[in-house]
Amino acid sequence: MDFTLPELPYAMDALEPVISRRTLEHHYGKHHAGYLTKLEAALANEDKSKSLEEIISQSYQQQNAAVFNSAAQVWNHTFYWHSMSAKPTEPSDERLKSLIEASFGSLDTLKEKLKASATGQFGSGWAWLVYSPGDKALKVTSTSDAETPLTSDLVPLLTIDVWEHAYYLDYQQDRPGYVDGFLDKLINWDFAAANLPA
Ligand code: MN3
Repeated sequence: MDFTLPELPYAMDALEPVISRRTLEHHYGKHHAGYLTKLEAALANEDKSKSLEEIISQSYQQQNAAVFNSAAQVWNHTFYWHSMSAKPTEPSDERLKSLIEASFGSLDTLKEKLKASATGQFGSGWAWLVYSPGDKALKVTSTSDAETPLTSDLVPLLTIDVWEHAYYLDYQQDRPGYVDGFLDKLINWDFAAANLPA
């Protein structure tokens, strides 16, 4: 894999006022970059030609927490940056729209479930909108710490980082305030639609 920090898909101040430049500079420049540095160190003596997804799945199976935590956090963060857009969209993809309708009844109900999942996740973690191939439906789920739906059969469509470092500088303990801003002003539905499996 390439150990270069993937570029952000927007400028550092593009998500203001929901997420400040200060938060983004810290979150991307320190936290995301830090996981990448740790991963490279943890893989010092291993084959570095594997993809990030292969590293995640292998370290998960081998219960190698040092590698898994860093690798999954690198992947989760890149996925999170793309889950947001400086120019927020509405769901326009017909398949995504009908899946939302069939799975939740409405977009508002989906957002309520995402909010409940994001605010209900105890401690650090992630809230996810996923596609479940088994029942061909969308689901909302959360994971703890570095855990990621990539280790299951669920297909991630978008994610909300609910580690305190994602919102503490802007919202302090008000995680629901951060989640409301994310849900109302930042979601990149085009990205979610593009992640739907064929
Ligand atoms: Mn984070």
